[in-house]
Amino acid sequence: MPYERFVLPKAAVRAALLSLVCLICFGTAALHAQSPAAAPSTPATTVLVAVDQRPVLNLDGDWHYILDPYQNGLGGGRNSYPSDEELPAGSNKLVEYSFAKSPTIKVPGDWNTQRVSLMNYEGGFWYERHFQYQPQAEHRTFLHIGAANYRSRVWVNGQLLCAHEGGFTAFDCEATKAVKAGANSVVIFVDSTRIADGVPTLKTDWYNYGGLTRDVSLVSVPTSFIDDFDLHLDRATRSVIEGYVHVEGAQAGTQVSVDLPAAKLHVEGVTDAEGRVAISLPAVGLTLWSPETPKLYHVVLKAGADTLTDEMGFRTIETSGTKILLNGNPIVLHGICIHAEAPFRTGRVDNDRDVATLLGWVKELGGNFMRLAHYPHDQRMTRAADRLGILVWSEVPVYWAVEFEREDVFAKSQQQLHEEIRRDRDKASVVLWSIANETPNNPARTAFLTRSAEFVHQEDPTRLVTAALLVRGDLKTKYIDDPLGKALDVIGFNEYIGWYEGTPEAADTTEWKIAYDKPLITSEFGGGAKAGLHGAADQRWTEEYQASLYRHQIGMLNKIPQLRGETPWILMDFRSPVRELPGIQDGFNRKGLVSDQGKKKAAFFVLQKAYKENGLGHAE
Ligand code: GCB
Repeated sequence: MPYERFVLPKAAVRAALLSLVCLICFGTAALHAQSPAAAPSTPATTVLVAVDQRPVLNLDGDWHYILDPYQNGLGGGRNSYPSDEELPAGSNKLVEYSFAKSPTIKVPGDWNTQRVSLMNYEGGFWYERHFQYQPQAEHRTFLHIGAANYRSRVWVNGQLLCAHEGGFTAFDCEATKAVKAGANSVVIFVDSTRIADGVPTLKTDWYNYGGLTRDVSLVSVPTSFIDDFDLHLDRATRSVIEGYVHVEGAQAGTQVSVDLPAAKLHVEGVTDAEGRVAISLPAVGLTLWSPETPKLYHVVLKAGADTLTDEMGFRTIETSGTKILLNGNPIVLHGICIHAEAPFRTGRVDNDRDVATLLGWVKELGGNFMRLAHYPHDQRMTRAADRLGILVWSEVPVYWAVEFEREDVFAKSQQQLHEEIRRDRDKASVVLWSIANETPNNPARTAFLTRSAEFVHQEDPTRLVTAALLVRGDLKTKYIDDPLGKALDVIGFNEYIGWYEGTPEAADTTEWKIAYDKPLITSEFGGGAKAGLHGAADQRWTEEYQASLYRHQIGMLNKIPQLRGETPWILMDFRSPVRELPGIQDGFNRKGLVSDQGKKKAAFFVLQKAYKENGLGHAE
């Protein structure tokens, strides 16, 4: 959909005011200070890598909740929900809330699909639960939150631990000083209100599911522990594992080792003053990770008293001219876009069954690639992609017209990129970091996203940077020449010939002019169909129309010599408040190849045939 329909008014005055504040640092008090839901001195969040591989105290399950549209509980005094509830028996103080008497809701899970009355709720929402805990000596404790949409604040035993903004990335708040032996309480305030200066901004073509949408757990680690590492195969020889291990709180000279027992590989080193040790481990003869051989190695990292294990694949990804090379070999990426929308029940994907269903369809389609639109998905998706051999395009929700003029919005996008990369840099499946989708071509946007691309290259020089660009021109000639292309390694482009413009047949004669000698991926094309609605191929919303559109698209795209892959829009129908056509859409974007109830449409089989016969896109 063209972004023009959704361009927001510019907030130049506010931007000027806010740019006075330092907001470049991730997760800092300065960043959180901008949020009305955050106190100015809120402690910072961090991201611990591979938390899903550590033993944790899982806090999923039933949490008490209080709906708080007026944000009353943030008010202080008797209405300060996190601190005030537990009064001594016999106290006569007036308190107007009680978590214990409030209903419960499941975590992980968006609140919208758990109660009919909450379906359209956007706003403040309090979660509370108790847990038993036994802090270990010489250990630190972190509360890990897989995702909280969109802004959140976290208290343990009434003590504010951290605040976070961004609905799709994981974060950790240190709870060492707040936890105690025995009974503890955790309170989390989540505010799903959409904000103009958010990432994303006010309008999106997806449902704003609110809440603690991913796992919550408590992680205990030694006082100094591995909080970050990067291990990857070197591009030049593909026979050395390079990277680093970072040990938080380490004295210089802390002993670190990395082992791959199955490959009999071992390396040791000591940390520098920053707690970092560079790794270079000769690794001849590894089975390289690829869609055909998604080999994962058990990796054991040790640093002082801490041991962290992971399951990792090793491969290289790079471009050469217009080619994409996986392990040095040209590859064509047969993919599909996916929202984190749960099959059969809607709501957010938050369990292994949802992931298995979605990725089962990708495999059935003959896919070796997927675009996780338009934000980082649950870690289960990228773990499963690693195991199944599905390459991944991972994206942050810099979607349509975010407020590109604002430095604080840039800082938010950068924070999300940082959190996304930190969580998923151990996944061989992830090959592309996407910095944006369908953004307006103007100088502020180009400057913002060029900086994003530079930032991603710095944070992760081992992967490729992309974005889904808009194209210009008419049905006769289309141009891919957005100036942002200069900053990208791989050019993604979205086009909707046959749906938002022209007929499916118009694609037969469209010519493509491409300004870049870089690999191209069609990051979106498609059209809507209501599953089970049949008719003529020129009748919109029928399965026949959608199938015909796919056939013409495949014919057109195949004529682009540098087309290295595609991710049509989209695997499954998904809820969207901007899709209201009664009897057809009923609140769903119907461009899925599969309905929200799991029914495959005719176009699924058109694409499947192209993929299984390797008939779409060119490896070289
Ligand atoms: C787009 C957007 C995607 C929409 C899709 C549509 O270009 O990137 O988020 O859902 O079009 O269906 O219009």
